[in-house]
Amino acid sequence: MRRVTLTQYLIEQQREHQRIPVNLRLQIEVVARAVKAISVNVGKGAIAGVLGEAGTDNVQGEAQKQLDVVANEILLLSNEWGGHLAAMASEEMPLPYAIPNRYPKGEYLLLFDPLDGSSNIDVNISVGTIFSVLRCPEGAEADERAFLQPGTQQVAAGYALYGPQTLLVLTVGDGVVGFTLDREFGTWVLTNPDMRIPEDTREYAINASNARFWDPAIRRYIGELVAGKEGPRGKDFNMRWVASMVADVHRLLTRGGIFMYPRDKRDPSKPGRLRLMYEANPMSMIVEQAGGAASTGYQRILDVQPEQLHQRIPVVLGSRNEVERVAQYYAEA
Ligand code: AFP
Repeated sequence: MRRVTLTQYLIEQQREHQRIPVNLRLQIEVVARAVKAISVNVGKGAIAGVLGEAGTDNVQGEAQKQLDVVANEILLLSNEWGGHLAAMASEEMPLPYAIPNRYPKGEYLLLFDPLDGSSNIDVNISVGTIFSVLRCPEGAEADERAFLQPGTQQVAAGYALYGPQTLLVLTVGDGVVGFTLDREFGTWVLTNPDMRIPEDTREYAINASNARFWDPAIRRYIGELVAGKEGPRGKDFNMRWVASMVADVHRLLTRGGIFMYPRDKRDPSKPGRLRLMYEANPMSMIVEQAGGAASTGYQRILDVQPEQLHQRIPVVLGSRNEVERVAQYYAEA
């Protein structure tokens, strides 16, 4: 099989399609190297003594797993010296991480959820890393305000999935590509040159234990899926819920589906569980670039103007026709 590596793909995007400047290519390659190191730690688990709680909480007030902290450190230390970044932001840090003065600064802002699906780490279920790249506004201080750009401003987005294979899925605005880590050579090999989401699906992903807290539009939509052939949809549906967004989104990128973490009434102060800047936005860019749709139920996620770095957002994304149906039910409600 003629092997196209990540570097070759990025150089061709840069040279033939003028899609990405050289500094963005170099930045993506740094992240691709960092997630290989995270994959090694995730793969070693108990052997490396990195399972279990870290004994600390993150900015969300959630107990951190040791691997959350390890993955965050790997991303910071891999990215701070390259000279491509003005600053970084992470789910695991309250404030943006300023590039130390001993290193040059660059034009990009890197945001990441270093280890998404932490509750699955200790039970050996797939977890992932999600990242997003923005440009730092010209002449702006690389503080929290510089990050507060709508998802349409992303210049690249991607995720690593630490499962039976370690995968890297990426978009630079010209479709979605997937790479598989060849552990023998330590190289990313292009295995999915054009990932497309089927517009229709029979598979949905939602945490059904929250049903009593859902909005009426979601209750109506899910109720119809559960009614299957006997209901208004006239066909049966299947449900999957990994509770690692990266795994659920990768499945729908591969075979279609709709993923939902809607707003619910458990905690009215939280408009949803997932974070806008480093979970919803990068995944929405990837899903749209693959022909899918991503909505809060009321608006396109990528159009949302962020107000806080760690703000949460309702998420409905995946097969376009299903996402549009949910949005229609919100409009009718
Ligand atoms: P953790 O990283 O805390 O496990 O959260 C994972 C996540 O942010 C996202 O990856 C999942 O889709 C979602 O939360 C799972 O939430 P529930 O545990 O409420 O189902």
